[in-house]
Amino acid sequence: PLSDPWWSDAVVYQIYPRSFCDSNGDGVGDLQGIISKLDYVADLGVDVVWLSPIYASPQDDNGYDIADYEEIDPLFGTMGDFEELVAGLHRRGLKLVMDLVVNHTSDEHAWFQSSRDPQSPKREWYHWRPAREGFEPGTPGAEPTNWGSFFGGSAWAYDEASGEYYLHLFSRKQPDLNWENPEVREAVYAMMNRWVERGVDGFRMDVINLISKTMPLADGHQRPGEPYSFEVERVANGPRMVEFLEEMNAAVGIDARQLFTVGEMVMCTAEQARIYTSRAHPRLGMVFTFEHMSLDQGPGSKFELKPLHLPDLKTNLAHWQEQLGEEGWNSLYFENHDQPRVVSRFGDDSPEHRVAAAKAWATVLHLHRGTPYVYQGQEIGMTNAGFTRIKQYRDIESLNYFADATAAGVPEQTVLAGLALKSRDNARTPIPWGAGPQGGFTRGTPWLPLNANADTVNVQAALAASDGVRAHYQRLIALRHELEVIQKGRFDLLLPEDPKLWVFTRTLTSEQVLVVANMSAHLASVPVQQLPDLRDAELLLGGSGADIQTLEPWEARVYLVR
Ligand code: ISL
Repeated sequence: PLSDPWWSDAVVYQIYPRSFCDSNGDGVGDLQGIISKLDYVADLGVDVVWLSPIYASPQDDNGYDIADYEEIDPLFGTMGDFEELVAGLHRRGLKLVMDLVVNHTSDEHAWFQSSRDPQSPKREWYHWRPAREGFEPGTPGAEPTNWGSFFGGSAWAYDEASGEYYLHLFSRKQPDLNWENPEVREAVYAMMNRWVERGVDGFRMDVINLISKTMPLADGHQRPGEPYSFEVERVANGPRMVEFLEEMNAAVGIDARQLFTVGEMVMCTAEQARIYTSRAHPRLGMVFTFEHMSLDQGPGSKFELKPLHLPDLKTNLAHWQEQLGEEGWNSLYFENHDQPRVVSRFGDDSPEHRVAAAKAWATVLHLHRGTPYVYQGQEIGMTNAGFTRIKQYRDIESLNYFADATAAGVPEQTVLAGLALKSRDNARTPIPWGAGPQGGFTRGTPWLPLNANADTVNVQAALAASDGVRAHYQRLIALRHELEVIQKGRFDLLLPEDPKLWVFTRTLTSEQVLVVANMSAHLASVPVQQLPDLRDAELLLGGSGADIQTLEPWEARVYLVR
């Protein structure tokens, strides 16, 4: 068998720089702010820090629209600050993973600026197409294909200067690079190599399974009543996906240098993920799936929700555990900068249950097999933003959705209710470091309002609570480092259909860990006869250790059964 990669016992902490800590009072978090909090991060016990984009950018999509891959955006600091950050992390034994956004650039990137000229050698670096046959360019219906953009409207923008359209699966300021062109791929690999030389230990690859599209770009199926097509097979997981990943792996020396990689993969199944993460081939370390994040989605847009049916989530994660068990590797996450806070979304953010619910969700996630991710603020049980007015939002996806939906006649209150549950800004509110003005995040005006509960849910309070959410994360992370069975043990789901209890075992030779969690705000009775014999078991985490027949609301226990 192949040897285990270094990240098989690692835990990752994601920093969203603009919301982490502001050192210069401009209201936006920055690199010096991060540097000032490195002891806090290291003290949590994590092994890796993943930084969301800090490159030069017009910030149309908060840095996921990059204008220069080689520069740090002045909003965040300088290359000198970056070097200081790398040194500070490495001195503490932490690795640094950078966001790699190469499905698209900003429209302000020099490559795209040059590409707008039809005679330019860079014309083929992006997807330029003439208007649909028989249509006047720039008129409704003239777009080259019927594809929709993830951020609303058509995925094609008309460029009057050349009379052609360019493809943008995200905002019109994020034109898609043409990965069919070998010059594009070489430029990206060279850029990645330069970041490795600057000291980074790996990459989180933004929407990486969109880089190979099915050529030629052509109309997809349109659901009745929908203005655009979102046919997965046309835009994602194209025929050259594996080839591109292997080429990148070789060109950047990803396996040779043991670089950490995680590919964000929209619309990717466990079966596909196994191919991408198979240890038998030099591709990716792991992927971020979206399947478990879509289980509370209704039939319409991502903002039209239905309640989560717990068995759906348990069995989905179990399926990924099984599919990627021996051959691939899983990432484990409930939160990031695009998703609402888990304690509000699936848990209970009332003052009565918030702490227990946040701990229960942490326990179940961290006891699965894979690499767990902690998103900044998750470790103190931060809740959703609680915004009630459109003026409070900044996220381009949220603002576009509000404009499109209200224009289509959806009542404003309905749209706002959807945003309150699902907007990406829910997880982007600034970190409250204490109870003072602006939570100590900034001495200026924060770019996004802080949560209304920042005076109670803040880092200072979390550090003081020996039985709080943060202390719980510390224990979970330490347990993973200590126990091989948590890193490598086989996963088995018990009671899959139980609507309240989440029960599973992890097994490595004679060692077994049992997790029993009540994922509800009510008492739950546990069918003890259906669990492993707990007579000689040691309680590792949670509960009083007494009677396990009845669990308190959101009580989660971890036993070591020998
Ligand atoms: O789910 C989504 C589509 O409705 C979005 O939240 C998100 O755009 C998608 O998950 C892909 O995310 C990544 O690429 C985007 C960027 O806006 C996100 O922040 C990033 O994580 C485009 O670069």
